[in-house]
Parts: sequence; C-alpha cells; structure tokens
Amino acid sequence: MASPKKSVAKEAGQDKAHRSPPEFTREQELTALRDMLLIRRFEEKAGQLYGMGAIGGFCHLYIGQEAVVVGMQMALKKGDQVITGYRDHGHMLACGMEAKGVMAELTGRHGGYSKGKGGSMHMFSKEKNFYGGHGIVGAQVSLGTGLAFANSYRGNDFVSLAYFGDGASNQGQVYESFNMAELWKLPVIYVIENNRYAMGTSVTRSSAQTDFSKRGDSFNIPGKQVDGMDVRAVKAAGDEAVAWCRAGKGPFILEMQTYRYRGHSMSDPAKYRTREEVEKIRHDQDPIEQVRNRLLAAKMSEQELKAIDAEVREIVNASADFAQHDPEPDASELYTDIYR
Ligand SMILES: Cc1ncc(C[n+]2csc(CCOP(=O)(O)OP(=O)(O)O)c2C)c(N)n1
Ligand SMILES: [Mg+2]
Repeated sequence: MASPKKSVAKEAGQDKAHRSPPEFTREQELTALRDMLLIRRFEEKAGQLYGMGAIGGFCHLYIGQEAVVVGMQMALKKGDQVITGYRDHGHMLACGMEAKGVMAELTGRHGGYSKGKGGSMHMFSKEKNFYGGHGIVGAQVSLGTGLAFANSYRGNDFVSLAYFGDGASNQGQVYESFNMAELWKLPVIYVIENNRYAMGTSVTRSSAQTDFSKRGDSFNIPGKQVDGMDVRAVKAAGDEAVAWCRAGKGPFILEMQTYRYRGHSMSDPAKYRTREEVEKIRHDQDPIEQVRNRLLAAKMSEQELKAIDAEVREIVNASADFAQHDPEPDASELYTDIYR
C-alpha cells in the first residue's frame, strides 16, 4: 500500500526530472524578456551607483536569478502576496513597484519607498502586495506563513509566496513554519532560491540534504526541483503550485536551481568560486539570453530586441537620475514611522 506521503507527492507531480517546459506565446516571451531586462539593468545601475558612493550600507544584487521572480510573478494573480529576504530589488520590480522609488530608497532619498529610511533591505508596498525586504535570514518564512494564515482566516483565495535562500533553508523557524502550514493547510508557496552559496559557503559544505525539494517530506509538503534559469519552467512550476494552494491543499515547496553572478554583497571578494564557474553558467544558461535566442529563432530582429533594451535602459536611467537629485528626508523624519 502506498504511504500517504507518496500519494501526496505523486498527486503534486513531485519529481526530479527536468522535462522540457511548455512553450511560451510570443507575448509571454516579450513580457518575460522585458521584466528580466528591467531587473538586470536596474541591478547593474545600482552596482555602478554603489561604486560611485551614491549608495551606502548593504546591497545584495540579484543578477543571474531574474527568471525566478519573473516566472513566478507570471503565475500569480492580483492580490497574491510576496515576501523575501535582503536580495530583494528584483522581487519589488517584478511585483510592479516603480524603479524610481526603489532606486531612491537605495540612495536614501525622500522619494524612496521607505522615505529613504529603510535602504536596500527594507522596502514595502502594500499597494503591490510586497511585504519586504528582511535582513534577518529566514524571518520572512514565518511572516509569509502568517500572510497565508490571514488569507485562510479571511476565506479569500489568495496565495502568499515566501522566497528564501539555500542558506536560510537550514534555519529552525523554517521548519516550525512548515509544520503549521501543512497542519492548517495554509496557501503558501515556499520558493527556495538555491543559488548554490550562502555568502561564501557552498551548499555542499553547509547542507546535509542538498535536494531542497525534499525539505518538506517529514511534514507531507510536496516539493519540486525546477530549472530556475528557464523562465518557462519557473512559470509552469508556479502554475502547478498556485493551483495546489488555491484548491485548499496546503503549502507547496519549489526549489529553484539558480545562480548569482555577482558577489553575496558589494563587499564580497568571491574567493570561494572560480571565475570559470561563473562564466560557464553565464554562457550556457543565462535566463535573458535564453529568451533572446528563442525570439531570434522565431524571426524577431536584433533591432526590435535592442529597442526593448533601450526602453528599459531609459526607465533605469531616469530612476538613477531621480535617485541622485531627490532630496534626503528631513531631519524631523527621524521620529516618524518608528515604534516608541
Ligand atoms: C539570522 C541571521 N543569521 C546570519 C545572517 C548573516 N547572513 C546574511 S546573508 C547570509 C547567507 C544567506 O544565504 P542564502 O539563504 O543562501 O541566500 P542568498 O544570499 O544566497 O540569496 C547570512 C549568513 C543574518 N543576516 N541573519
Ligand atoms: Mg544562497
């Protein structure tokens, strides 16, 4: 007789095989390309501004991982919520937050999403259902579970997405959340962004179980490993997980196999991996190049693709301009938006 765990896993399509994902329509390819390019160009610009001293404090870039948030966002509907850690600019842009407000927060200006008082790791938008931005590794997992509890309590059919890293997956509160989420059948998708490193520590040096899709096994939470560099695979897995949650079946785990090209933060000497490793993944699997190549094969011209890039660069340049000229918050703002 099959164990209940196995039947849940089978019903949820839990497997390790990377089958070819369903094709995108041309419109979907263009949406994915534009949204991923916006994140890539935004992050490149943020890196430049950091180098110029216009951004201070912590800053963690998302370059290389763009397909994860863009593919997942394509599987959501308005009202679904997103929460993540500190590598968060891509998530905000994917949720529809404005580049201007995000960049101005990075430079500590009044027009930033937290009036210049939060910085890179602490931005929110209730309007766009983005709940941060958290510097404490793993904290967003229990908060994201709480968002799902609220949806369940209110009886709506919204789903919350809690993104976290391979390193965060080893935190204790993650498993307390898993237990409650399955026990109460909460509509939460745990999106584990396995980019192979937690700061300078590789997954194999830090994790006893490196198949993160299995991390919910003892709670009967189904999981799936996904090619997180292919936006179509991400969207397909997102659709499946969202359908599972909306049907009231409880949480779902998606392990996104991805890679970050830049250092952990701006001050990372990256001595723990070779330049060749990064170059090989960039060359063979880059999520943006994959879409570009498919569009070129479908007879889209280089000029048309360049026009999309130019349009995106314009948005990013305007955001950088705003972020350097907008005033800093007034000193009186020191005493607002705080608990006292
Ligand atoms: C509770 C806690 N412990 C340690 C840290 C320091 N720290 C910041 S990021 C990080 C690594 C997390 O790696 P991962 O979850 O893989 O996410 P990634 O940076 O790869 O996106 C650590 C240990 C922290 N911010 N909070
Ligand atoms: Mg990591």
